[in-house]
Amino acid sequence: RRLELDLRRALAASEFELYYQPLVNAQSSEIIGFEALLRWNHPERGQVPPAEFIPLAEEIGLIIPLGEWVLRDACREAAAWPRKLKVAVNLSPVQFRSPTLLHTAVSALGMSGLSPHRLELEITESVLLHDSAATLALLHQLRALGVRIAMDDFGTGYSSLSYLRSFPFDKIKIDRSFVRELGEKSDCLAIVKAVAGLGASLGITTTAEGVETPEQLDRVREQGCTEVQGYLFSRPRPASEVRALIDSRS
Ligand code: G
Ligand code: G
Ligand code: MN
Ligand code: NA
Repeated sequence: RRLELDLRRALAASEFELYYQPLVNAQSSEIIGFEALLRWNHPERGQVPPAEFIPLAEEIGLIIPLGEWVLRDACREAAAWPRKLKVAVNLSPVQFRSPTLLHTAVSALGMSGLSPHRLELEITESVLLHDSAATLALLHQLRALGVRIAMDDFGTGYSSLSYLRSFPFDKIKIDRSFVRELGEKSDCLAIVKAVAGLGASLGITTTAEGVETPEQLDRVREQGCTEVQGYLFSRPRPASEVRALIDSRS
C-alpha cells in the first residue's frame, strides 16, 4: 500500500494539478468553457492517471479534502480567465454522500468571486443510485445557488432515462464510447441521434465527448449535439496554457 501512503501525503505536498480541456460550441467551434481534470505529479512515478488514484482516494476518504481543493482551484483559475467562460468540475459519488459538499461549493464560489452560473458540476449516473431523496435535495440546493449540473458519461450506467425524469439536468454528456465507433457502428449513430433529440426536446444541452476526428465532428453536429469535446480540439492542458487556447480560438 505504498501508493496509499504517497496519496495521503500528496495533497499537503502540492502534487496535484488541474489540467483543462476545452468545451466547444458544436456549430461555431468557439470555446465556451473548460473541463478541469485532475492530475497527480508523483515525485518518482511521474504523472499518475486519475483512474489509478481516484478509486483509492474514495476508499480512504481523501476524496473529500481533495475534491475541496479541486473545486477551489478550478473556481480560482476560472475567475482569472480573460473571458467569462464556464468551468466544469467532476464530482465523485462519495462527495455527494458527504454533508460538506454544499458548503464547499458555496465557499469555493465566495473565495474566488466566480459567478455561480459559470460553474458546472459533472456527476455520473451512479450518484443517483444511492439515497436518492437526499441526493436530489442536494442537487436542488446546488442548482438554487445558480450552479449548473451535468450528467457525465451518459449511457454507460443503468436506467439513464429514469434519472433524467427524477432531476432536471442542464446538460447530458454522451460517453465517448458511443462517439468512438460512430463511423463503424450504426447503433452508435442511433444512440447519439436519440440522445441529442431527447436533449433538444427537454431543453438540455448535449455534449459529445471524445471527438477525435473531423468525421466524428460532422456526424455529432448532424445529429444535433450542441457541444463537443475531444482531442480534435485539444487534449487536456495545464492551466498555464488555457489563455493561449482561448486566444487561438476567438
Ligand atoms: O483525465 P482522464 O481522462 O484520465 O480522467 C479519467 C477519469 O477521472 C474521468 O472519468 C474523470 O471524470 C475522472 N476525473 C478527472 N478529474 C477528476 C476530479 O477532479 N474529480 C473526480 N472525482 N474525478 C475526476
Ligand atoms: O469521465 P470523464 O468524461 O470526466 O472523462 C474525461 C476523460 O476523457 C479525461 O481523462 C480526458 O483525458 C479523456 N478524453 C477527453 N477527450 C478525449 C478524446 O478525444 N479521446 C479520448 N480517448 N479520451 C478523451
Ligand atoms: Mn467529465
Ligand atoms: Na465523461
